[in-house]
Amino acid sequence: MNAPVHPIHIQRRDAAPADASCGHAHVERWSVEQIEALFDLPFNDLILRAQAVHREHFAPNQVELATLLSIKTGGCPEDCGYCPQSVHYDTGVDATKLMDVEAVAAAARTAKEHGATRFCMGAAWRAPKDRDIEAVSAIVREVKSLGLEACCTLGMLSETQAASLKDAGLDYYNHNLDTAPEAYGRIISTRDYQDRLNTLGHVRNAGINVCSGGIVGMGETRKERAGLVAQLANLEPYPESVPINELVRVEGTPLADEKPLDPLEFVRTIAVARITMPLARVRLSAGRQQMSEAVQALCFLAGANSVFYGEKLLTTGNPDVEKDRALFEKLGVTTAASQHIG
Ligand code: SAM
Ligand code: DTB
Ligand code: SF4
Repeated sequence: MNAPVHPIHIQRRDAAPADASCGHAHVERWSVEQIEALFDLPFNDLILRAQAVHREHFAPNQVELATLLSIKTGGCPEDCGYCPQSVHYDTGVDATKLMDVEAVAAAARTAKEHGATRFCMGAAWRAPKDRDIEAVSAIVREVKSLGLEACCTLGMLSETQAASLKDAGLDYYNHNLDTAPEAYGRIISTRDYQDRLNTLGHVRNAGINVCSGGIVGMGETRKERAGLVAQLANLEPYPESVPINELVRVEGTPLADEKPLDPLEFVRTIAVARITMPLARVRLSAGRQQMSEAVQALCFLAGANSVFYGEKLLTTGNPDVEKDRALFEKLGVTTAASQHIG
């Protein structure tokens, strides 16, 4: 291993105890500079290292399939500069009410039939009201009864709301840090970084698995990408699930004309997430529809082992199920649900 990217040692849950007598696990923490040094490695060295970490902890050819459903679309009061669901931007997305339990269950059943093992439900709220949490809890119970893992992303949560969702059986809560702290103010003005960290704390304390990642391709620098990964990797413990989204540039949003990120820089971001969060599911999330198969294959090589599966993300498109199956078949990728997709 290269000297500049050696982590400093602190406590984390996934390392063997260095000193059994004190009962503490001495583990790694990553500085932004160390993560930048990873980003700066020659591409082949970076990918080889990420692949080695990946093989230590996961079946090398297995990818998790998670299907997304927008259970409450549009009309959101926040001003996230990337988001088609904000009321601040004219994107043609109509606001809807929360879907009813039966409609969500029907979509979850279809997702399961297609091979998904996780069902993720998104709502365009700044923060749900307590009565929304009651309604979503009923939905979560139904999804769980189908034998699927349930994930929700509903905005900011209070401690008691997180506890209610845990009671309903929620497995994961998605709340993204989105970008580095220093870049955050350029993208969102209606809530701050600490609000996001607080919600992640409430989710963690409730005993729900944390799903948190970000978006790249929003005009950030490499140092800022490293800053995002550092924030995630230094959470104690780091998230169980880390979605890396490539910005989907939506007409009407402030980021509609952002210059696309170099695809190899996206692959590097996946690799760096894998190396710094060895036990996390790293999800190759939004942006796959715009991505070539070759770049997706490189993302899997770099340690991505989860994707969103199904024709739609929340409001934008995702590759067709048939197209994904053909890609997995070509790559010899298997999923948790079926041994070999074909
Ligand atoms: N309203 C909730 C919130 O923001 O926490 C949940 C839904 S929100 C749409 C979930 C995540 O989707 C955002 O945090 C962001 O990371 C991602 N997202 C939204 N629009 C996107 C876009 N155009 N491209 C890539 N990712 C996007
Ligand atoms: C995440 O990190 N990406 C997903 C999910 N979590 C909720 C959302 C992607 C949204 C892409 C834009 C859209 O379809 O509206
Ligand atoms: Fe609202 Fe979430 Fe979109 Fe931000 S990302 S505008 S909070 S739906």
